[in-house]
Amino acid sequence: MADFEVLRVAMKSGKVPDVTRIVNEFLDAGEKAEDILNQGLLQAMTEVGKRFKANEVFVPEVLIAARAMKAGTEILKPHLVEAGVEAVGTAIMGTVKGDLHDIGKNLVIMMLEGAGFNVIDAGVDVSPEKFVALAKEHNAHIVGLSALLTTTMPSMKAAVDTMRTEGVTAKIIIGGAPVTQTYCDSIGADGYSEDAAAAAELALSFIGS
Ligand code: B1M
Repeated sequence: MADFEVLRVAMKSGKVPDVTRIVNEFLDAGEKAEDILNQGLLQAMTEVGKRFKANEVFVPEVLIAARAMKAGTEILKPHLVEAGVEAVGTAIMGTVKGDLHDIGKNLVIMMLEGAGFNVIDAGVDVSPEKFVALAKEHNAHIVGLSALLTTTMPSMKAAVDTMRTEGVTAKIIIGGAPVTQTYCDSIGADGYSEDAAAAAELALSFIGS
């Protein structure tokens, strides 16, 4: 079995060439992309987050780790997403206004694509009006909202309220580290999921697949 600690160390120190090489070596050795993601990249990012919270590392270190994580997930993407599947529906996915975290959003996009959705990436810091415009323009079945900060959770409520008022018919699903089912119920979103894989299952359940 692969030594995921080697990958975690490279990612935590932001060594993009090392992360790229190790991820490719693991894939060549037959390791599952999901295991490389969960036991390598995601665990490393969780450790970085804990150290960030404890003031042991600061924004620059978090950013270089995030950049290394992005390099690793880009390599894993084709292995996590089954290509050539006819779209089961259209989803808009974005991080809400005021929030710049995009790693979780990008993972949700990968999983939705893997489940067969055509996904429009709305990006980060997305206003309620932009969600409305994209949902209408693409006749979306699903709108996914991500928030990583307690301070941007109210932007989720604003997005849900604006979409309802403007007559968006898509099912609205939400997630992100501080988000809970209770919060989802309180703002009237259609569904909450804890992780990217569960978000894709939830989206599929809404379109009856
Ligand atoms: Co930020 N940050 N950050 N940060 N950052 C957190 C979130 C924090 C918890 C760190 C901490 O204190 N421990 C903390 C938030 C505290 C709080 O509000 N409770 C925090 C803070 C405070 C900040 C700043 C305010 C710091 C500052 O400037 N003083 C600032 C805010 C900037 C802004 O957004 N306006 C900031 C900045 C940054 C960086 C730019 C340095 C960088 C982001 C880089 C990037 O995204 N490109 C960053 C990072 C990397 C983190 C941590 C370390 C890691 C986040 C991450 O990518 N995790 C994070 C600590 C942590 O979470 N451990 C932290 C990996 C990712 C895969 O997980 O996004 O949770 P996550 O996604 C998960 C699930 O949540 C779920 O699926 C994914 C897993 O499968 N999910 C969904 C996500 N969206 C979903 C949507 C769904 C369903 C599931 O349905 C639609």
